[in-house]
Amino acid sequence: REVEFLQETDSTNTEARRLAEKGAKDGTLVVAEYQTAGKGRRGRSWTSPSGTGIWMSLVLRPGLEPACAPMITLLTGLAVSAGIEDYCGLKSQIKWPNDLTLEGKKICGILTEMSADMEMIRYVVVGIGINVNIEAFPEEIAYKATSLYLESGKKIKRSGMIACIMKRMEEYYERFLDTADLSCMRKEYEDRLVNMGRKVLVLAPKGEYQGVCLGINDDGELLVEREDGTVSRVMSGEVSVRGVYGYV
Ligand code: BT5
Repeated sequence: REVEFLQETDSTNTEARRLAEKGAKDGTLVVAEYQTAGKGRRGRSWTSPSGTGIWMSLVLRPGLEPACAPMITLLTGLAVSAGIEDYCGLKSQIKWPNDLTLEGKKICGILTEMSADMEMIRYVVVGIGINVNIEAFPEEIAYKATSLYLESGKKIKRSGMIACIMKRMEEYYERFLDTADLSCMRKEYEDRLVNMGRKVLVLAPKGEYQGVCLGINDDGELLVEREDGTVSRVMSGEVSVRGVYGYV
């Protein structure tokens, strides 16, 4: 696959979108040492210090309908968690839909952006930010962010980790394309799902509610059992899910 390495960029997602608009092939990867304007979801920012993290974005052209795009975020979380484990043995968990955690703190965030018409995705850009060798975080996020180094005490070579993650990404993405859903990886996903069986707080535009997380369905929606026994299907998008007592 094609890999574009940049010493510095505004955001690898923005750069990958620029390349996609110019016709970049399916599977093109943009990796940067430093992002001056790393992006989170809904206009939030992503702290991306130089030389200590993995900041990268993948251009995908799945040829599916736009409703399939949120599932790509989920399979990416699974691939990154598995790839990290393959490379250094650390077993991170998935906080639905787009975070990876270690000991209840965030080590990775995923940002999926899409360009589509009504029937078909033109391209998807999946941005992956991993806190690898970061030694300290700014005060505003220190209580909920951590790095692989802070959790393991070991500095990790990033290029090898990227290769392991991309190998897993290819595997899960190809499986996903076969069925256009997550049926064949649901079990693996739930094995890593930190929310599983826990009380969660769902912050939806129409109001918030609590329930117990039962897992996901084949379309990647989170299943939440409410106090009256009904099960709500939570789509990613405008909804946030938190632990009742904190971030997880
Ligand atoms: C995300 O958003 O978690 C998606 C992050 C995606 C980052 C990658 S890096 C490569 C690619 N290029 C980009 O420009 N972006 C992608 P969200 O769920 O909205 O979380 C953002 C929130 O996480 C912020 O508001 C902070 O509270 C917190 N945060 C910021 N930087 C962080 C970091 N390095 N580690 C942990 N938490 C962080």
